[in-house]
Amino acid sequence: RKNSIAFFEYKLLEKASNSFSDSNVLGEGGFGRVYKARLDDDKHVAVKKLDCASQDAVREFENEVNLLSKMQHPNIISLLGYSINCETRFIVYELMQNGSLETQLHGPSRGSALTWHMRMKIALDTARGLEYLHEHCNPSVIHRDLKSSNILLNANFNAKLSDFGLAVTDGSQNKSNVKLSGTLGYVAPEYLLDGKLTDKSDVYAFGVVLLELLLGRKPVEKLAPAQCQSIVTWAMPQLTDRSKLPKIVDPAIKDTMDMKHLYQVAAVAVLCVQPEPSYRP
Ligand code: ACK
Repeated sequence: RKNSIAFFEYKLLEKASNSFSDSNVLGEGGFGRVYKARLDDDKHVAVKKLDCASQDAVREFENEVNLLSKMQHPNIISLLGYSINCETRFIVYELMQNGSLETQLHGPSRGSALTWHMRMKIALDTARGLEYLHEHCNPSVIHRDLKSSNILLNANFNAKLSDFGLAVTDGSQNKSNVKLSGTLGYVAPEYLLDGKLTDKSDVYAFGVVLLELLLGRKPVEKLAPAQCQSIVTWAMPQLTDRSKLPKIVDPAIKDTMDMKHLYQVAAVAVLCVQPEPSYRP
């Protein structure tokens, strides 16, 4: 499959470059915009365009292309090609006409389009995609940033996992040394607090997605600035000494609400260090 992936020449994408206008924006990713583009054969595709390539963006680009080019599964987004021209990099994917699960659940239509049956199917598709990463890829892959905005829906509302910029392969590196990455609300507590990364971290995030599908709410509602400030004031002194981190979450605390609260407090404090949706302290 790797050999069959077309290397999209810049010229080819240049022809489609009139597609890179505001009216064709599908959405905004961490490192660039995603556009709907039409290629020569009239095929519609999605193109992620990375303009100013920061080191992190280039690393995520290479990681995503490298991993996705080896994968083929109905519940994993198809990589159609990529292109590098000076500072501009493109990744070409199959077009997912119904956007992300996040937009479907929390966008203007507020989830009304998703029936119970569709939600069950999306949950099953997501589980199948994860099972493929964990059980059938060799070496196995941990996604590390599973969330509703990275679950995309095609015209038939089949769900596929996307955004493999932060994914890691088992054994490729010392996983505990990999920079802490993920998204507030989806990160497993043991990973956030102890840096313990396993495929179960994805399973935790999948649990959060299931709750989203069930309740129709985002995992973490936005906190008012005053609330955020008081939480951080409370949490910061406890977080400065990293050796105390595991003790903040006491294994004796079985109550999930308490666990969730403590974990969110820690996450908010970490986010303050670098206020990005995906944080890398
Ligand atoms: O929720 P959305 O409309 O769907 O906003 C996000 C945004 O780009 C950032 O990821 C959309 N997006 C990403 N990849 C694709 C794709 N292959 N097909 C359609 N939309 C996509 C996504």
